[in-house]
Amino acid sequence: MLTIYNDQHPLHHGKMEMYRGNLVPCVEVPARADYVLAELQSRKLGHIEAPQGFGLDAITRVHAARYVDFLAGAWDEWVALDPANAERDAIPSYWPIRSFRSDVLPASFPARMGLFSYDAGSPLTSGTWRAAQTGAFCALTAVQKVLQGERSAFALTRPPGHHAGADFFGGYCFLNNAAIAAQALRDAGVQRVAVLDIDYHHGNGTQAIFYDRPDVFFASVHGDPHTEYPYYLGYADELGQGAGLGANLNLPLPHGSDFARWRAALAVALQSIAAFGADALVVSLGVDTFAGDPIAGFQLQSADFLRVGEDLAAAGLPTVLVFEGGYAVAEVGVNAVNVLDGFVQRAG
Ligand code: OKP
Ligand code: ZN
Repeated sequence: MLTIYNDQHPLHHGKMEMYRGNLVPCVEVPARADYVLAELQSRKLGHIEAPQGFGLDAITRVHAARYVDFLAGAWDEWVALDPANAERDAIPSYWPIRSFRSDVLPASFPARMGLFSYDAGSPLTSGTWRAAQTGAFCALTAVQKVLQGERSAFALTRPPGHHAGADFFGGYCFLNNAAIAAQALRDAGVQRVAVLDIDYHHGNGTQAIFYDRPDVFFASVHGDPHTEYPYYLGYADELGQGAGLGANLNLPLPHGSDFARWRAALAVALQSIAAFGADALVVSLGVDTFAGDPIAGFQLQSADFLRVGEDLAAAGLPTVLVFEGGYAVAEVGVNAVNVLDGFVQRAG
């Protein structure tokens, strides 16, 4: 498997996230990607390449221009508020929920930060934009490689992306790498693209971006949002809207679900993708479905991830895999690379 690695990822390094009234150490840490890279290298699983450069246009195909402008300038604005902020991450504290306006862009930076976010668990740091932008370029490079005939390519990047919407960050995500990849495939002439999200958490950002679109199918297997983050999206009755009706499939499973139950849901998602008639597949590859994950609740074992890769390859589609969650840091490399290994073995 060809891997496109974001060597700028450590520039995004949040210190603390707000959790139930306390600032606690961030769980989305640079070591996560380091472990995946080390595992790829020790198992010699294909080549590792750097991303190509791109303009911002491939990003603004998915994200609102005013949001991209905000992200690109956010750190400088944060430090301009108070020079002492250079030592503190930026975390929002106000949000314009129902009855507030979102058309007016406040001059206040903290107010704008709230407009463009939905939780207090996703600190913005000095290198967040650089890391996220380079991550999007990894996803775009992986797309280029697959368009050039690679059977599959893996974008190894962090921060993750699937919670980021067209104009908001949250859930540790700033740019939606999987959505950017799917849109780039469409823009290159691929008629029907499927995004399959197998992270523990529902990919609310990806779903929202494509919700009214018939050309991009979104399918997700995830923890039931009645009890699991992101709580406000990811229910089974969300089927898409307008021209996109029927092009969205959510398969929520209860906290505690084991691999047999999870794999049966994956089979349903893959059958739906085949019925949709997808020409290419983008996988939001979170491995926080692992039994040892500190913030999730499924029971997959490390060896199960080999079977996951095999099941993905059996779809027989050109496939771009994008790294998302997985917070059992010492095991995240083995788990993610097991998926890639299983994929390659099955794909041949
Ligand atoms: C990102 B991804 C944990 C609270 C939950 C948000 C979880 C975001 C997960 N202390 N914080 O892996 O889908
Ligand atoms: Zn997750």
